Amino acid sequence: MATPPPTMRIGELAARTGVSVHVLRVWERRYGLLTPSRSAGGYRMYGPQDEWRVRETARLREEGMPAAQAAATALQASRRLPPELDDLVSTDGAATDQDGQAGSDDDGGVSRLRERLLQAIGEFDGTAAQAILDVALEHLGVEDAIAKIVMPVLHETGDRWAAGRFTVAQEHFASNLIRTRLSSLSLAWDAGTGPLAVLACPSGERHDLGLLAFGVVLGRAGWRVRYLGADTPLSTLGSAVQTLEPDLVVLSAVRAQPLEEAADHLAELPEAATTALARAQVIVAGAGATREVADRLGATLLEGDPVDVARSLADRRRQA
Ligand code: B12
Repeated sequence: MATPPPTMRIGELAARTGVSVHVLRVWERRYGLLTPSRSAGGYRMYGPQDEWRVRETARLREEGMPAAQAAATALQASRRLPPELDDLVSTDGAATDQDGQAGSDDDGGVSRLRERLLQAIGEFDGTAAQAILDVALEHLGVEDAIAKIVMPVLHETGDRWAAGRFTVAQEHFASNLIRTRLSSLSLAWDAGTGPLAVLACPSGERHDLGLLAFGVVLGRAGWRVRYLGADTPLSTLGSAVQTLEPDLVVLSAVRAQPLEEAADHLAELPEAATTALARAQVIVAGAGATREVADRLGATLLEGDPVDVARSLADRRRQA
């Protein structure tokens, strides 16, 4: 398939990356970081690969790397980008299918992004995987990238592992890669003045990626997130809730047993912790959450994927 021509003028590239036109020109001239083609009108036109190299160079500069070295590192890394990266994105901000039509559903560009991400995971190629996540986040937005790319890829990784097509190493590689990326989206989630949420998985539960994704979306909707994460004993959750007095407490688990065990220990909590929990809205979620365990914990069961649930909670709160 032919690669579509680069379509950005330098001003647009500067606006998208936050790197000034002046600096972009210097990086192009001095380090050969950009490889524009000429439009019919003679303008230099830049593409997604140029954008990726600029973002990567800027990121390395922020980490303190000198400009020449950062540009050389980004250039070298970009040689390992998937060659069809340009084909996966359109100029109008959506992932595209093979005919260049915006792919808003599961067909076309979105499913090819998932496929390319799974391939990169299978090859232990972190650079390619992060580049694909860059494209997904940039063109679908954080919420849709999580719902349409990240979560389905985690599922498929599990299915491939269960079918013997992925090794445990590939599954671990995938979950660590995705964890790192979701964590990078969580850096500002406890800032602001919105309602406060405490997020945890019960003791014995290590699957926290759904919870992390939920927190990212809630944080972007203006909530303040305090993340306790995987394997949090009920007693320590209780004392955190006492200290923080949150509006919302979310307990999530993939398996039923950790939630059942948390419910078994509920009566052992000190009275002050029980009172603080009773003041908050408590939610149980994840594949292990049932109505029965929700009732035992005095909680509400929320079914659905992390993105939808976070969005609808935030909407409801806004309306209230
Ligand atoms: C990554 C992963 C791991 C990682 C977890 C890393 C991490 N930090 O999360 C590691 C390597 C630690 C791991 C370990 C294990 N895992 Co594992 N793991 C997975 C995998 C591949 C992805 C899990 C994931 O994040 N999925 C994404 C989430 C969001 O999808 P989901 O769980 O289906 O959730 C849906 C809803 O419930 C909801 N949701 C989920 N979380 C939340 C949270 C909130 C707040 C909300 C609102 C909604 C919500 O959204 C989803 C719908 O879109 C799955 C495969 C799979 N199919 O999911 C197996 C899987 C969950 N693991 C499994 C198993 C068996 C294990 C181990 C027991 C393996 C072992 N023998 O050691 C251990 C248990 C560890 C423990 N004590 O908890 C089984 C669970 C089967 C079961 N139900 O009992 C699965 C399904 C694999 C399989 N096909 O058999 N695992």
